[in-house]
Order: sequence, then structure tokens, then C-alpha cells
Amino acid sequence: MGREKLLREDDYLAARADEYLWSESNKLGLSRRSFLKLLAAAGSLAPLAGGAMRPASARAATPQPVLKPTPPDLFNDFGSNKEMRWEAMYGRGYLVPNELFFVRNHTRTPTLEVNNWRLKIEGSGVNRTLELTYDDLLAMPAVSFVRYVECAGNGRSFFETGHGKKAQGTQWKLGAIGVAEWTGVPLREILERAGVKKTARDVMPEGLDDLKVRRPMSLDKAMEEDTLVVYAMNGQPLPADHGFPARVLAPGWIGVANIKWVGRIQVSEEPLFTQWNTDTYVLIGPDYKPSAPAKGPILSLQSMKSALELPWDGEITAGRRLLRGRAWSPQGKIDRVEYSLDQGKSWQRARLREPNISKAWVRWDADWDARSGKHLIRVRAADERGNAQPERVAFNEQGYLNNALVDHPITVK
Ligand SMILES: Nc1nc2c(c(=O)[nH]1)N[C@H]1C(S)=C(S)[C@@H](COP(=O)(O)O)O[C@H]1N2
Ligand SMILES: [Mo]
Repeated sequence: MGREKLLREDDYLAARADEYLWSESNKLGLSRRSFLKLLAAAGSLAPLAGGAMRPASARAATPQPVLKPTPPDLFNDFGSNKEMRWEAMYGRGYLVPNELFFVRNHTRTPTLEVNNWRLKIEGSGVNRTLELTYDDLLAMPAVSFVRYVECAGNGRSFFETGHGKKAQGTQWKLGAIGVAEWTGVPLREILERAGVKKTARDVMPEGLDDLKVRRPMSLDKAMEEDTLVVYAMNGQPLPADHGFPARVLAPGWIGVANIKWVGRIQVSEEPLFTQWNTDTYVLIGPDYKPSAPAKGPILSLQSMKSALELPWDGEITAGRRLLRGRAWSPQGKIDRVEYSLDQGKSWQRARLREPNISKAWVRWDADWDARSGKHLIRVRAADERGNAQPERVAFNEQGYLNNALVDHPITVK
């Protein structure tokens, strides 16, 4: 094949589509001709020539719970939940790229048509019902904040290690968290447009997914400057799996308060209850008392944690290396990170790297002369408000908010 210069967009796309056909047909063991026939039969030649290079064979017959690719080197697979592998963050920057951001779906990612999408604000707590289109939302003043979203169940699997009792739910290690730059409109602005009343108490965003996941927050939380209706993530339109066309961002609060695919926000003068604040996302266990109609204390804030950018129970080669990780708190900047190589007998201070953003995280590192053998690395963080990670956390049946210290196993060869 001659090598022409690909300077024009059209030529470039045509040539790439061509190369792509070749490689796909080779992979399938087909001749180029029969592969073309196959594509034509599937009616997929037109989008292919337009640059949307997706083979007919890649189209799944059954809908997947998560739409983006989640390769095993980046994610632990729990069906509709995909956990970020911490070692994939080693050698990256501050933000988690959209491709690597964890996904937590109660059911599955819906595919929504932006032209039909509306956001409705209604209820006894507003003077008028407001309906916004996507364009209306984009026409409002935008703000951006770097914040984390973390699942209330992050760290859940360590209840089994620490208490010998398995909590119900996805057995996350520490990868159900991500930090992104979120762009959108302050929820406060939207509520004010709807004439939010002084007597309003609860604000409940509702998703357009199968279960219509919804979860109230206090009016105070809804009115914070960084509580947003978000339509962009790390400079990209919000990906389908993360809530396209719009989601709520409720910084520092449990993951489920960050409602994806938001279609309605109910504002009420009465406290609001749903299964997501009476039965789930409440603490149930011997150390917790029910408070009707909730079966236990209702969760709001996440808990402070820290993690290492190392494979879990994996292998690394011996030598001088930078031990690296991140630490985060829902209540302020991280003030201190320490690590122990002897199960907490002695602690060394880690260096903190800029930026250090409240309700996001700080990157930390330390020099480590990794000698061969099996190691357990324990990390603990403290924030500027004087909160420190506890040694132990009381068990709760659904395994929420486990921020007890973790011994990270690693083998040095
Ligand atoms: N509509 C809707 N919103 C939702 C969920 C859901 O299943 N449906 N999952 C919640 C939970 S439990 C978490 S931890 C976060 C995860 O956000 P992510 O998938 O963008 O990482 O979304 C929350 N928002
Ligand atoms: Mo979650």
C-alpha cells in the first residue's frame, strides 16, 4: 500500500477506516471482501466511513449494565459495579480520567436522549414548578470544582478482614472513589429560580434509571456553593455511565447522594423518606439504634481514608522506589499522612504533594527501599480539622463507611 500524506480530515478518516477493516477482518479470520459484506449486511458501513469505527461484532446483543470499556487491568468487575484498580493510578496526575473512574449502578446505565431530557423542580418547598431543558441548563452560569465521589461502601471488604464477618453488598477494596473536575450549575441557582421557600427542608434529586434512585439531602447541603447539577466531567460531556446528561454533585456526602441521570428534584417542607434513607444507607448493627422510619442512623458524610497506588496482594521488584498513594477527607484538607511497615509499631511521615484540595484528595509519597519478601503496608491520614483515621470501625450489616486502617499486602521479588 502506498503511503499518501494524510493531511485532510476526510482522507485521514477514510484511510484509518480502511486499515481498521483490514485488521478486524484478519482478527476474525475473514477475507476483506467477506468482512465488508458482513458489515454492509449489518448496515454499519455508513457510520464506519464517517469515522465511528465500531465493528458489527462488538455490538452486544444484551444491554450491558455499564457501557464504557472496563478492562481488567483498570477495573475489578462486580457486574453493574466496576472498581478502579489503585495501581492504575500510579504514574498519573491528580484527576482520575473518565475511562478509569469507578462505576456504581444500582441497575444499569440508561441511554437518554438529550432532546427529550427535562429537569423538573417541584414540590411544597418551591413557589413554582420549574422545567429546564439541556440548553437551559447550559445557558446558566457555569462553575467548576475538583471533588471526589466515593461510594458509602468503599472499604466494605475490610469488615470481613477486621471483624471476621462479611457485610452485605459489593466487596469493594478501596477503589470505589474517584476525583474529577465537575462542571455545572450550582443547585442553589436552580432552586432560587424555582422560588425556594425559607420553610423548605429536604431536597431530593431523582434518577431516570430503572429504579428511579432518589435520596434526600438537607436544604443546607443543597444550598452549598459546590453542590451542583453537573453536565461535564474532566472537560468532557458527562459520560453515560456517570449520569449523562446531568447528575448531582454533593461533595463529601455518600456516593448515592450524587444522583446520576437526574430528571426531577423534589423540594419539600416535610422531611422526605425513601428506601435509600430508611433501609439502605443507614447504619444497622449492635452499636446503632433505629430512629423510625429509618432502621438506623442515616448517612450523610463520607469518612476519611487513604490508599496506596499498588496492586492488591501483587508483586513488585526489589529496589529503591517511591511509595505512593492518596488520602482524602469529607471535612477539609489532609494535614498528615503516615505509614507503617511493622503493623503500627513505628510510623514514618509521608510527603504531601500539591494540590491538596478539600473534599478531593492529596497525593503523598515516601522513599522506600523495597527488600524482597512479603510486606504489609499500613497507612493513616489526619485532616486539618483534627480528625484521624480510626484503628477500628464498629460493624454494620451493610458495610458502610469503613475507614479503619488497612494492611496492604505486597510481595517484593
Ligand atoms: N440514578 C442513580 N444515581 C446514582 C446511582 C444509581 O444507581 N442511580 N448510584 C449512586 C451510587 S451508590 C454511587 S457510589 C455513585 C457512583 O457514581 P459513579 O458511577 O459516577 O462513579 O452514583 C450514585 N448515583
Ligand atoms: Mo454508592
